[in-house]
Amino acid sequence: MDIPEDHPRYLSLMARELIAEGVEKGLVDRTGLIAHGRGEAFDYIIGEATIEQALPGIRAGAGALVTAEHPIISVNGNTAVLAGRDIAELSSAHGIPIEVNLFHRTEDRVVRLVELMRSHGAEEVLGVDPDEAIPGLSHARSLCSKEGIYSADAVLVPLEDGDRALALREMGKTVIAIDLNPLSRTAGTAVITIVDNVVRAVPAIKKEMDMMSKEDALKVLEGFDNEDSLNSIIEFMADRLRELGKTIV
Ligand code: PTJ
Repeated sequence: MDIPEDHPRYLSLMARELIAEGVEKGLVDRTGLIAHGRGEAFDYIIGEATIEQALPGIRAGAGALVTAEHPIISVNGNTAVLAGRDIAELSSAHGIPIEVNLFHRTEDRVVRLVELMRSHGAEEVLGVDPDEAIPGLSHARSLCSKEGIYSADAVLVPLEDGDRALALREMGKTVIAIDLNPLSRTAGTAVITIVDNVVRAVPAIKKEMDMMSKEDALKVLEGFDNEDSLNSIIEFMADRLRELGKTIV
């Protein structure tokens, strides 16, 4: 669809197009449309911009990746079509492998998504031929790669399902979630939750990492509390809704 660049909701409409096109191309699961709509609603509430209250989470996420011995970036359908290029850049700049890991897993979609990430320049992309399973999860959503997610100490998981976030945490991993919904099970389960659109969060994490020493990272992590961070974001949302409500005539 041709969306005029001067449309006030250009970026949002383009993202919708990417997700819809992703379904047609066999990259995004059809339920990804619903997940995207939920994300849009929360993005609307925060003003479709990275809010100040999200910065501690972004810095802590960067810090956790900087200090990890074996970090990994988990990529699903929605993430790959919305932020694939930025994820490939983050991965290459900081030597963090990527694993295509799907909730609604089909081997065909894994292969397509691995190819998409490679086309964006990503060098190490795991996910095909999984040889391990995340304990405690039934069905194919548990499948993962031994040298990737299974053995990683820190996992960046954009748009994750709450159950899997919990299973990863129970494996002792530092789970860094990107989720626009601060009330989701994933947001409450992760060690670090970044409440921002994946499209903005990934470049923001990279920018922080580019400038962060291990020493700085440890300080950032020491001062971070996920519950405090989520509460300040929920407060921001409540205040903004009240303000927006006043403009209704
Ligand atoms: O490709 P697959 O098979 O792995 O499936 C991916 C989806 C996203 C369909 C699957 O993981 C899923 O169903 O996720 P949920 O449980 O709907 O959770 C998605 C969460 O991501 C929700 O809390 C949304 O608010 C949030 N979200 C949606 N779009 C974005 C987002 N968060 C950040 N950036 C977004 N663009």
